[in-house]
Amino acid sequence: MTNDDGIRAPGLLALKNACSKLGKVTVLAPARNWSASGHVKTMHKPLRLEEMLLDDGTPALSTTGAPSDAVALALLGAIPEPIDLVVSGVNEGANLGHDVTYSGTVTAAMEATIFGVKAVAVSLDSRDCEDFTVAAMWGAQVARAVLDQGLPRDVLLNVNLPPLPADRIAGVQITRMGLRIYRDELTERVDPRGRPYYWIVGQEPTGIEDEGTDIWAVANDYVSVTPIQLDLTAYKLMDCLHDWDLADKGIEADEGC
Ligand SMILES: [Mn+2]
Repeated sequence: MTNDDGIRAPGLLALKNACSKLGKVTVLAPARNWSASGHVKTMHKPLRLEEMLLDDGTPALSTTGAPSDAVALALLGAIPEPIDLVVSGVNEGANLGHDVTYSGTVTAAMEATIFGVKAVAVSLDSRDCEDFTVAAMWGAQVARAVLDQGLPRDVLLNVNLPPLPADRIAGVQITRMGLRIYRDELTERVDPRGRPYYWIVGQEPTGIEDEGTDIWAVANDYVSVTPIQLDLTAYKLMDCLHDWDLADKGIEADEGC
């Protein structure tokens, strides 16, 4: 199990407790918050691992690396036991639509998929939630199903939940990725040496609530389960690209290149 909010994240502890009902859980997570770090492979500096205790006294491993590094470390041998399933979460904040490309939570699960290991990402659509037990219970439920049913190679499950008590959740929907609407703005300031610097900040993203999408499901009080595949090929465009005549556009290589 890992969590991109860091090894002290309450969502990790809740999910670990829920998944303990499925088998042995080993935690390896980043030492700090890596939210929106995307899919990272640390190549130019060493990675450290440190044994520590979670808040309930459970032994765990923390790393200086990113969430996806944590998964790679575990699957390359830092955790010697065989790993049946990687569960990432519960993240504080939804990972809907295009969020999955930014998400440390989902990309940690993607790393497991690249290794051929089954993976589930679990995220709660709240930035100020203190109770992750309902999301953790649903996450464990999906994890058990994945252990029972298996997953095709190249596919992981992205689970998102509304921040509701168990009895107000409308059920579960199998969904497709929706379209996020980001509302980022560029804020320019000046540092003490007179040079400009920038923040990319704005309001929380919204999204198009098309029925059948992850965005629609969570907005309508459902647990959303989206199967995601790492093959990003736009198959429908391949035939069309054959007609582009790409080898004959009249651009020649410069001398010496
Ligand atoms: Mn996060």
